[in-house]
Amino acid sequence: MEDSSTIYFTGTAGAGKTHLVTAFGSWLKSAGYDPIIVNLDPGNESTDLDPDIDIREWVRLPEVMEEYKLGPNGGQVAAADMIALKIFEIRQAVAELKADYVLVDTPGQVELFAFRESSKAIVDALSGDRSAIAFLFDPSLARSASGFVSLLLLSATVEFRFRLPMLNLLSKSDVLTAEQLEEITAWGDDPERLLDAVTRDSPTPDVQLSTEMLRAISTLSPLTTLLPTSSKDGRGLEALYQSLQRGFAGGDDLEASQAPPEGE
Ligand SMILES: Nc1nc2c(ncn2[C@@H]2O[C@H](COP(=O)(O)OP(=O)(O)O)[C@@H](O)[C@H]2O)c(=O)[nH]1
Ligand SMILES: [Mg+2]
Repeated sequence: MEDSSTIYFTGTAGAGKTHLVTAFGSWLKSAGYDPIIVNLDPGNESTDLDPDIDIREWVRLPEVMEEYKLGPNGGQVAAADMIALKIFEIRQAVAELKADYVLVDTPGQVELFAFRESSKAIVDALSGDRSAIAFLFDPSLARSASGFVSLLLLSATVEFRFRLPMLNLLSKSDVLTAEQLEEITAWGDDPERLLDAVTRDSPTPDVQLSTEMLRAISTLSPLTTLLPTSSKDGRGLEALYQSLQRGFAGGDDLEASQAPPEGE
């Protein structure tokens, strides 16, 4: 496991984690690597995912809900803590497969990954020398300036909790027009432009609050270029690989390289 690179994919529910893990796994295979997929979502219902290691072998959300008479939310929380109890088995299974890339699909709701102590135990147990978190910005939120800032805060929170190199991805970027894509990626590069957009969009602009918030975010985690990806048309997968390679080789913070605009 020490020789492998471990990447945790996280983001809000429906951001495209499961599909991106699958697409990036296929891309790595086609580039001659030997990746494995680890599913850590006990409630994963995606029929497209074919993980090499699956937490559902040990913990299944419907069974946890049934056994402890819990609804979906309570069940997810209980299951998240049960996963930590299986971490030795998961670690063993990952080590036995001797993969060069370990792609980890995390629970649907980001708070289950970001805010449970059990997730920190899991990440500590699974991470080798080369580990990173890919945080997905869902375009349905990221296309508004206030949604974009909220995602920046969430990404910074995840970074603050785990202290691992972060890579911010704009997932499902195939659903955006070229103009939207240009605007959203510019917000990631240029705090002034983001501040303008936040102020413009707000019915009661509070420039001071927005300015202070953006300053806090950039102190905690400098604004980084968002890397547009799509598991539908495959854009950004090679750039994702290159960003990881560069980050792991240099030991620097991961810095997304700007994907070329479509058609170039
Ligand atoms: N257009 C488009 N849709 C996507 C993409 N990735 C995922 N989706 C859709 O978004 C929904 C949620 O995807 P999923 O991977 O399950 O999200 P998760 O909850 O973050 O794991 C599904 O309906 C997918 O078909 C993408 O790259 N492009
Ligand atoms: Mg999922």
